[in-house]
Amino acid sequence: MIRRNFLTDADAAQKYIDGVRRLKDPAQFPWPGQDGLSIYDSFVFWHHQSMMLMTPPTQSDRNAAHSGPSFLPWHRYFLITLEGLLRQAVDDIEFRIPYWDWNADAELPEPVTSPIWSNANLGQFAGSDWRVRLEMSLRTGDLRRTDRTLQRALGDAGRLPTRTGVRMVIRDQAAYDTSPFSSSSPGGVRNLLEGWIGNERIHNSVHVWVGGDMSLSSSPNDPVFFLHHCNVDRIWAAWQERHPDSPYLPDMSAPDTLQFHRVDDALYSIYEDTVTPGDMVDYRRYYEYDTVSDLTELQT
Ligand SMILES: [Cu+2]
Repeated sequence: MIRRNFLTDADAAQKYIDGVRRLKDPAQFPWPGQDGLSIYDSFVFWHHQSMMLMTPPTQSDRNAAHSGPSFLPWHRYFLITLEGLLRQAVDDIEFRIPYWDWNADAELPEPVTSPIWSNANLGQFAGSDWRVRLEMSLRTGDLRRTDRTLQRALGDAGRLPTRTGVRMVIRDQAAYDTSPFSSSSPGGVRNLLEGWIGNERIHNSVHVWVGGDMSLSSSPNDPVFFLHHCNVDRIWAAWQERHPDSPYLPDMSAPDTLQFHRVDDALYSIYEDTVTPGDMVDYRRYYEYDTVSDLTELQT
């Protein structure tokens, strides 16, 4: 039950590709009640809806899954949910989502030449047989039906974070999050890793670097979304290993304005489930990473 590196584990990579193609097929995995849409498309909707739910509604920064403490546990849960469906799709109870180690690609002279973008790997999803069916309208911000190919603009903007930068965040941030628990939080691993502050803008800059559909609230349309977030989750796991006594924050003494983000609040879901940030802390009940030592090694 190990999550492995997409580029060094051909079996995990191929199963991921096969699995998302099956989940994307409305004939094999229909989204009940949604004509012509698949279970995969429901993850696009779920992610978009989380970004539309401002928490609280009196501001426009923190939403139910971003710019706040639940960013990490919400996406951990989002991946665990897809992972369970992928296991069904590829009929392998041991399958776990692989991660994209973009720190390695950042060291290439031309990161766009990384084999992850070859047609045998993720390049194939920019072809005509992978259809984007739900997209965020740039004019209204709403989600709407469409039928088009996936868009990317690799390397046009942003940059891939360096391993040194990620290691420094893991080493230096002893707190999970800090007040005001938003994109304005001056420190804490969550805001550094999400990328609203700091030199590397870690998670955000990868979305920008891939570009196209990855820049929208409908970003799970690109299968690289889950490989990217798997690596973000691996960094959180490395931080947890490095700071075992640092708790998830905030706890339930925080005000109602932090609903969806406190440790025992239900994470936002389009399904009838009640998983909390606290439930997501011990990820080893679901999977382990093959390694985090590339992220926790001391600086020389
Ligand atoms: Cu997200």
